[in-house]
Amino acid sequence: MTESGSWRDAAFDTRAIHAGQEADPTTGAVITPIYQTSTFVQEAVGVHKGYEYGRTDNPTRSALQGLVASLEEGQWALAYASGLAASQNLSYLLAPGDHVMLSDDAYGGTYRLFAKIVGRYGIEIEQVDLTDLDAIRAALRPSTKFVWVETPTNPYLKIVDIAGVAGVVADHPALLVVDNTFASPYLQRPLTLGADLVIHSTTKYLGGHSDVVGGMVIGNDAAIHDDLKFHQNAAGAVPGPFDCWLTMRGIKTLGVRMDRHGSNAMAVARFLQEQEAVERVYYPGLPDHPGHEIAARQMSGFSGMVSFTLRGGYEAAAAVAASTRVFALAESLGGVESLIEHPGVMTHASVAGTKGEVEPNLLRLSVGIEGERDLVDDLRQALRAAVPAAVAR
Ligand code: P1T
Repeated sequence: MTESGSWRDAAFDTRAIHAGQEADPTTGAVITPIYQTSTFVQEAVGVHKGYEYGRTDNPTRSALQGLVASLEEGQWALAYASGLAASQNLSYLLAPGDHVMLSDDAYGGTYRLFAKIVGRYGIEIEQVDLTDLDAIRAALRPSTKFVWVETPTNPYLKIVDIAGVAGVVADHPALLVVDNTFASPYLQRPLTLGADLVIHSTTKYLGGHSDVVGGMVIGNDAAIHDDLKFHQNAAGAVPGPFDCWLTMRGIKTLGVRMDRHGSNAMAVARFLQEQEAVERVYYPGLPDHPGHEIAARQMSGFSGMVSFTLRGGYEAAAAVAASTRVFALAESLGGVESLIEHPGVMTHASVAGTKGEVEPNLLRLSVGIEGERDLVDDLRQALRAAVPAAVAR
């Protein structure tokens, strides 16, 4: 504990290790235990220690929620079984007739949830280029309930000006929701820039080791908390205690991991930019990225995601994805190990035929924390092995 008697004023890296995680009151265990129990004994009917039933609350989950609320500088956080379960819970704030503005570049599963499920209940979903504040102004309606930002976006790594969007919706009842999955709270804290709610797939950088699926919503408004808490319990997509514990364990090293993800990604982006076979590189850390200046202002680093297109179309992209040895061909991101994927066929198949459709020659990298030279060498050998043949075809 710091001099002030709480972790509130401590540095981010200190809070990542301590916030929400006091030594266990019964045993003194330094690490929050995995309270692997579905129910809690009551002294008398309705007399208990704050925990009744495992869907409603669990002490390991409470610790994770306290930790993430502290890192995002919010008043509260709620944990869910996946990032999409968190998004689904937010969708319970909507009613028929409401309008949702979603980024025209967003995780395919988020689009699928809203367009193909939430949309069934009389809610209108519109894909808008949220990097364009005038486009947001033009699309706002009295019925707009959410402006749902991702930044950096998935998979094109566009940068949305969070404070700018907050200014546009300031006099409007719409809630500004920011999916902070690609940045993590180490690099960007949207609530401090005017967002109403932050959402995470904790499966990614927060968990950090590709061994757990989870989600989180963070905010300041007490009434929204109570509404979401009711739905978290009533609808039930909660994380198990072991998953919460794994996520907390991952978060302890978030800062050091993000620093390395960022430096490795910068090296990879610079390497790709010089390659003949590469058509275009998308990385907000590159000075010629259209969102670079905003990213430099609202983030303290550029994170570990890099996308690029290849000359040679789909065949070249598929061949490169099949030729890497260090970068594993897999969906997801944010783990210590590097991954490569083809968004058009894999993570973003659901946006085919919409405004958010991705190019067939696009590949996305989640740059891990391995040795920088091994990552660059792996991409070099994959480009050499795959592209000449595919381009010649
Ligand atoms: O996978 P899940 O924990 O349910 O989280 C969904 C989600 C939400 N928001 C963003 C920005 C995401 O990237 C994701 C999941 N994305 C992938 C699995 C992926 O490979 O892009």
